Amino acid sequence: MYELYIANKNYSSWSLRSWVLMRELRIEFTEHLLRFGQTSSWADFRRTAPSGTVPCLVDGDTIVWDSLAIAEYLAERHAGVWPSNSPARAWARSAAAEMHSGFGELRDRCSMSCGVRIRLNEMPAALEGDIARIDALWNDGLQRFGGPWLGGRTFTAVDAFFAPVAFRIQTYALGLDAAAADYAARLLRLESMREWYAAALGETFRDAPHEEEMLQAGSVTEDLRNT
Ligand SMILES: N[C@@H](CCC(=O)N[C@@H](CS)C(=O)NCC(=O)O)C(=O)O
Repeated sequence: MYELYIANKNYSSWSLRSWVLMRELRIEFTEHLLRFGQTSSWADFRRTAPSGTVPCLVDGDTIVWDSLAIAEYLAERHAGVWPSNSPARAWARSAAAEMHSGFGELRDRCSMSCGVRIRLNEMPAALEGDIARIDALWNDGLQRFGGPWLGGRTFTAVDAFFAPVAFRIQTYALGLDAAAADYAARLLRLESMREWYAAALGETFRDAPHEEEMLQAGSVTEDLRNT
């Protein structure tokens, strides 16, 4: 049985990628949730995970400590992690890698906080650029491979890599064109995404650094989380 280490569902966008991929592919795992700020559990975890970051997949003696590496490790063992046709697979791997190493302004300014709604203070050109690139990339995948997922008919790792973007769009009311907005709504309707969202709303713990980051970007118009 795989063991997957993740952090708070409200905030941890990297954790969501591996978690939603495994849930959608029906790959069974035991979940270990580390709470941001709870030093003792992170100290224990760091004895196992060399980078000290989540997600981290433990499979017996094998430790895989990065979301992209986890996708590739699972792809060696399970069908359906990447699209089956080669051009779609190449596209999906490129787009997932672009998400993994790019979209800095979107990631920094619009940090994931599933249960909160925020009015941004400003819309800098760099953020507009990241949103335009999301629009272009999603439209390209959907048109090229026929949808409803980015690599074609089935949900694959590239969709998992963009799953946190759907929550960011909802939190910060980011405007996308119609096809991209439909795709984001499709992600949010997935059973696994609804389950993650419900758990995020149920978290009563607040992590000060994440809350501060969010308040620097804008003002809270709604907080749907349990208190
Ligand atoms: N590139 C890594 C990023 C992982 C990452 O930054 N995870 C954050 C949580 S979302 C984390 O573990 N932060 C805790 C820390 O850095 O101490 C991946 O793809 O898995």
